[in-house]
Amino acid sequence: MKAGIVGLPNVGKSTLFNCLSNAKAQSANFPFCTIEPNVGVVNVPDRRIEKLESLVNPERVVPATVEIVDIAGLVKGASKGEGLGNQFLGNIRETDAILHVLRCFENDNIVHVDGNINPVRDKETIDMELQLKDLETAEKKLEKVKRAAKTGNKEAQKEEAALLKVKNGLEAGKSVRAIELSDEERAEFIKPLQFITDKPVMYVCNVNESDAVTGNEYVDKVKEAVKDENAEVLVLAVGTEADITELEDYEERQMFLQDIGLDEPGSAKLIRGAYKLLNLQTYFTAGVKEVRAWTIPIGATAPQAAGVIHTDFEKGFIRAEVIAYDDYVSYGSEAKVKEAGKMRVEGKEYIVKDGDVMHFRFNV
Ligand SMILES: Nc1nc2c(ncn2[C@@H]2O[C@H](COP(=O)(O)OP(=O)(O)OP(=O)(O)O)[C@@H](O)[C@H]2O)c(=O)[nH]1
Ligand SMILES: [Mg+2]
Repeated sequence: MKAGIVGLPNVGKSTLFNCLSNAKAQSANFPFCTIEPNVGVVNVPDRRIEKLESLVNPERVVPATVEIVDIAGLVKGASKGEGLGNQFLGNIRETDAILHVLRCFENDNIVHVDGNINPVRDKETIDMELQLKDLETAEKKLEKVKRAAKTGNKEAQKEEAALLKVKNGLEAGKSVRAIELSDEERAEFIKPLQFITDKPVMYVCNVNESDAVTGNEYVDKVKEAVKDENAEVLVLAVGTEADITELEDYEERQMFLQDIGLDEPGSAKLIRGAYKLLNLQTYFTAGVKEVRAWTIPIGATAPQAAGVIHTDFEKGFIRAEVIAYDDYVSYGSEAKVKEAGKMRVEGKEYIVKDGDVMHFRFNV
């Protein structure tokens, strides 16, 4: 599962990416400084895994991860090949969610490609480029489907109708996620085309340090502009967070954060937000060898969850032994949970809950 970072040049995308991942991307006060898409694998911060670690004392701990992709800034005309962003729109199409970075900080030393600070206008610029790119995709597909629809192919006619709705919506300045379509149309015809504006989005308002806790008037404008989108808006002092990640010492980082008024890095909130945006949740395995967080889609069944560890676990699934995370913590160990009769045995139909601690029984 991947999340892609988009935004105008010089808004702080690569700086954010660097905060999130260990792979240091180039970041500079120079538009188009990112010329290769950077992909980073980011640990999902989760206090529960730390808690399980302290209870089990395993040889190693493996947290959940998400992939983050950083691309060059998009400019007006990107969908038609303007700037460097266009060639990277393909990389964004392959992601599952979008982190849209908006510049909400003033700093005369950092060039804004459109002259002044206006995150709502910037958002519209980016949206429009993404919509134009999607329009191109829709039109190409429509071209093909039309021919089949003309010959009387019923399925093609349905597809044509769905694509026309998308085309009209995009032309009216809507994102695909906001266009009215039936569930069937979405699942059958729209999802496979991986429209960029169909992906869930989170807005990241990049502010100066002094606004990290309270936000500012730019952030308020962004919130007002997106209030009907049902999207999360996160306030983050990206530059400051980048400075904090430079600090080697954990205590020092905590002190720095407290000085600003934060109890944890905003980037931790962001990664968790991205995880949620991707519709993912975590279950744990907890043994003396390893305590590990596994990533599954919300709604996954026990065999599907087992399949994330190994396909044999799914094929040969017999049952799962499940301990709710809260029970694990309040009784303190697997043995005590069992003694108290709080361990459940679940079958093939069981829908895994976030935080379940699981053992799988299977044969191959
Ligand atoms: N004052 C301030 N400067 C920032 C902040 N975030 C980023 N910058 C600076 O802005 C400049 C551009 O940041 P980048 O992260 O390279 O921007 P980008 O969005 O990746 O830009 P492109 O790759 O060119 O599209 C750098 O000099 C950063 O140090 C911030 O929150 N506050
Ligand atoms: Mg960059």
